[in-house]
Amino acid sequence: MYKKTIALLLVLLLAFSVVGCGQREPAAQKPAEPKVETYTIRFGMGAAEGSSSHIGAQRFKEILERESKGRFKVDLFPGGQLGADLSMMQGLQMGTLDMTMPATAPIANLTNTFLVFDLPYLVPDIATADRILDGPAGQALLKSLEPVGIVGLAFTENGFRHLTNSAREVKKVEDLKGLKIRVMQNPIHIDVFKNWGAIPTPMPFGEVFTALEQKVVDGQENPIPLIFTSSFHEVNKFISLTGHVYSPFVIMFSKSIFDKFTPAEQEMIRKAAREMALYQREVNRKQKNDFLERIRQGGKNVVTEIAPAERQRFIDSARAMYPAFEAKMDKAIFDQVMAELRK
Ligand code: TK8
Repeated sequence: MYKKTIALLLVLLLAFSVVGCGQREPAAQKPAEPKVETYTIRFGMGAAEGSSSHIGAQRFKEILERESKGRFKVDLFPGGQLGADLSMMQGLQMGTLDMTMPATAPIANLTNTFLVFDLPYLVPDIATADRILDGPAGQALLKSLEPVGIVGLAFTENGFRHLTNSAREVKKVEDLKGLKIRVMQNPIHIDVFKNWGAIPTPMPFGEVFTALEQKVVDGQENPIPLIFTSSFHEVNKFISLTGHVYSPFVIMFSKSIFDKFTPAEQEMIRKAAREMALYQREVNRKQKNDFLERIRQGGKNVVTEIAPAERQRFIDSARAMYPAFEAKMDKAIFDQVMAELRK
């Protein structure tokens, strides 16, 4: 009997020790990481898929999603899916859209500070463009958007604008006479083409291809990367390398939304935009050369280099218009840009 009691006690002791192990106090739980609330940034643009703008925006998305560790997600809407430049900028002002990236010309509908970039033949080359955009004048221009409810983050590149049309080769100013040319919604672009004898037709970018295809207008003007990625060369046989305006793009954020983020989050967005800007300009400059070569190789277009003497006549006639345009400008910013140009 005694032996049985001992054996029973041993069995019970063994059972409790096993069960006890199974019910070891749970290890102290690590405090759970605070759950990050993800904000989705909607980024609309007029330029098509595959454009340097869209490729640059993909880099912005990659950088910001990685650096913010889930705080920000970026959805891209190229090809005017969310509307025209002007309506997207109004979306930023109302806080119904987070980001867009228009050319500077339509900004004239919100403020006059960017008009300086619409002066034909003002910016002589890419190096000067970068110096202005990345210097104090560029910062003053970006800051000038805040009173109209927009945070200007950085400048990307649309590029030197060239003329395309379906009617005839344009070698000199007089060849523009009577041509219906789509221009951006901007008073200087309208006046310049009128002074050159054309019939300027202001129109949002998203309507241009159809208007060219249906011959509602004879031609339009844009940098080579936009002409190619929007297929304008397929409906406009004649391409004249006028290079009449250097056109930047502006990466913009809705101020009412941007102001809700922490300073650290705002700096993350600014840094990603600055990195996007430098990358997009690089892509755009490569696209310009590659696409012009593909157009020439395609053999379907007449590509006209403007002879130096005729180019000088385009320049002289445009510069004669400057005094009338200066009156429309923001004087402080105009003087800042002109000072940069004289360096
Ligand atoms: C794209 C436009 C375009 C501009 C134009 O959204 O409207 O011709 O050059 O790049 O901003």
